[in-house]
Amino acid sequence: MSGYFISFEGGEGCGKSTQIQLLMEFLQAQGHEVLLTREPGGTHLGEALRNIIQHDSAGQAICSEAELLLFAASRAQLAREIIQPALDAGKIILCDRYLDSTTVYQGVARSLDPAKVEAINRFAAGTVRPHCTILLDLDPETGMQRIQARSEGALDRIEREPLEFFRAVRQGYLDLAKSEPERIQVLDASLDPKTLYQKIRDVIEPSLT
Ligand code: Z5A
Repeated sequence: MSGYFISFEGGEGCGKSTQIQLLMEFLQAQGHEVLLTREPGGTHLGEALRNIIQHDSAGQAICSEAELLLFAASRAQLAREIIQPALDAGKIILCDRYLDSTTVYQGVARSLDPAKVEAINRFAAGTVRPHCTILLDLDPETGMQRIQARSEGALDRIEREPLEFFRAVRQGYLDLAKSEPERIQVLDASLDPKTLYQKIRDVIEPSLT
């Protein structure tokens, strides 16, 4: 039996980590084998890259092209070392961000050539693609307020981008969801966590029975 791959996407502070944790506990209680992972990260290489991407060492800027390739390198390793074997073992994979983050953050908000971003995405992920994607849609002002409250104002390199950047991210995600309505399910992330969790279950459970 092959597994089932669910990715979670959305702007800053939309509640992915909170919902993934709730869903993992539910699925495990149902007897499923669940693998929880994230991007960038999830492997030794990916976690090292995450540190480079998020915390610009000595204040050095990372150009958009290099940033794109760092995310792609993290994904290439994660797809082959972790996700494909878990799929082969019949597990449910819950991944905090995946391909769509690159399409939207680098291809839309950073204004890199979408065709090149798509080609690099294809090269990095190969055939390892999510069966279902939950997009948690939230206005960027609310998302940033949540992040600032959580981190007491300490923001990482990408979180320090202006609100315009995150508005472009949100619109990019909504446009992407329109182009792939069967895979990408858009949910209102301003709902309280319990209500949102129930809506995520409503989307996912039919595919797992
Ligand atoms: N990035 C990219 O550019 N290209 C790529 O290809 C990839 C990523 C893969 C990864 O950051 C960064 O890399 C990210 C995109 C970029 N950009 N930034 N900045 P990350 O992994 O560190 O962060 P994140 O993915 O943006 O997640 P997050 O900021 O940690 O937020 P979250 O996981 O979506 O939310 P949360 O931790 O569950 O909740 C945030 C806070 O809100 C917390 O205090 C909760 O208690 C609260 N919360 C959660 N849900 C609710 C609801 N429903 N109501 C009210 N409050 C809530």
